[in-house]
Amino acid sequence: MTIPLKQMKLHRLKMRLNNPFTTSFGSVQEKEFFISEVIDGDGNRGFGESVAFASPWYTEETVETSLHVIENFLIKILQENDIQYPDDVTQLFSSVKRNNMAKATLEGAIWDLYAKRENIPLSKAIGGMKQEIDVGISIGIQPTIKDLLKTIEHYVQEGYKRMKIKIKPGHDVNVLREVRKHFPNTPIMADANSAYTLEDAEHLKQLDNLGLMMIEQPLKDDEILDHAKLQEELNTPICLDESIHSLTDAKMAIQLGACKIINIKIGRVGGITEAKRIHDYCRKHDIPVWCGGMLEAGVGRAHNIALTTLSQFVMPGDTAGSSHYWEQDIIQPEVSVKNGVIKVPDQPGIGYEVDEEALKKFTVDLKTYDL
Ligand code: OSB
Ligand code: MG
Repeated sequence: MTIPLKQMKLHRLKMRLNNPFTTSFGSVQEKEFFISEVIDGDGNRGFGESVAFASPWYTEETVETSLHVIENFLIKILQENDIQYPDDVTQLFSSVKRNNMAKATLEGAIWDLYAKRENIPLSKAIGGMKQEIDVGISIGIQPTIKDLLKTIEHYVQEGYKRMKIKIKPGHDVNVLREVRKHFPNTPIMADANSAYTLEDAEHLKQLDNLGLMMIEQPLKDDEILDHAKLQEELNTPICLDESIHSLTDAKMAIQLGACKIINIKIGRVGGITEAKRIHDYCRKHDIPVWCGGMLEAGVGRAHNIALTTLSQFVMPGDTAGSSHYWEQDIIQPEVSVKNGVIKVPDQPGIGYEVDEEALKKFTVDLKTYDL
């Protein structure tokens, strides 16, 4: 049966992170993004969230390119076509090249709407079975090693299941050695956000005796071949993040031996349907996956939680609790983490209510499109 899509609203929000988040590329604290709200003829509402940042440091997309592609191309596709099932959206959007974060913004809202119409949680709608999920935390680059050790201690106390430490040239082996010395048994991994080249292989080999779970995205996103060469040199498993935009990328990376683990992010791969396909392929090929984060507000966070209930998400993800990021989130209840575990909501759709007051408070612009 066709989903009777009636209207799409695009709420543009501006929120400020509790703390600046620093990676090998630089720092983010102000975050502008969109909450998409799709409304059907029966009064149901589905929500999505965009994850592109203001500047193209992570992938090529930005807040403005997302808006451009949504307004001028994706909305038109929804206006001109019938949707029976959320997977149809991925198929229809494939006529627009890449721009995955823009696509995922709308696709996520349609998945939520679909699950609400079926009166089932989004996790169930996509085939997830878990009632709770394990989570870790991603710690940005800190001003000093002392600050970093203090921060790690704090999150170990809170029960997070693994610590992800951001690294960059000049701030890597030295830092991780110190961390390992103070936390001999804590599950630790490193994320380089593409900061190295294959010429750094000898240097990166020094990570091998630190017992890291993995090193995430050491090289540039399109250097899949070089990642395969680096993985041959390293015992530490490589996990790819920025390199994986699609199932096709995942197949190539796995078959070339460029990684042993994949970080799946809904926005980076163009939506939940593609994320699920990558998950299914990894399951078949025995590649562990985990769910990455993009410093999301509550709606995006809820989508990540639902995705993580799929069975091959066997490693803790980056989906920390709302209060780690925001003084006030835009959902009720907020996402809370106890002993490194999030309870998966059992309400229909994303399972959290959008807090209308909070949504209004952070909204800087609102656009409405008839579908
Ligand atoms: O590389 O995983 C990344 C945040 C923004 C962009 C890229 C990354 C990250 C994180 C933090 O590591 C994830 C989160 O806590 O949401
Ligand atoms: Mg990463």
